[in-house]
Amino acid sequence: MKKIITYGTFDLLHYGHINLLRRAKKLGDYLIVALSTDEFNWNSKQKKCYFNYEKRKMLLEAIRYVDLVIPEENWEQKVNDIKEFKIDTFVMGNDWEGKFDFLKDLCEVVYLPRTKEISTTQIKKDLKE
Ligand code: C2G
Repeated sequence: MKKIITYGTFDLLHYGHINLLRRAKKLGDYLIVALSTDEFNWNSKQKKCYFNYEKRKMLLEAIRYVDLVIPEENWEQKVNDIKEFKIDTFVMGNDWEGKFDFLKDLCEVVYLPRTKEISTTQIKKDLKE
């Protein structure tokens, strides 16, 4: 069973996220999403989420491509996650291109093209106007 992992905040879930998750799942058989906790978002990513962790987790768990959601609590946990869950492929959108190449010693690293013209930031901006 080929196991895939990806990381993110996934706030205000939108079709760009779904495009990423669908393509990530297609690379294997089992997709784990490490979901940024509210604390990690606020302290390390300066992101204030509209939906809290429990709600973002519930939304992700409803997606057919997602097999397991685990918490992402810090930047350093990726190496342990890959070992603990015996991950074959690490996937991120290409806005992270190159940033996680150090994981190549442990597993395949794949950066997928982002879906253009949609982002949580853009949604918030548009709704403000
Ligand atoms: N994404 C995408 N297309 C978009 C928006 C997002 O492909 N239009 C992808 C991102 O590239 C990322 C995933 O969807 O792979 C989740 O996006 P975010 O929730 O913005 O994740 P981010 O804040 O980049 O967190 O340790 C890694 C971080 O947790 C990644």
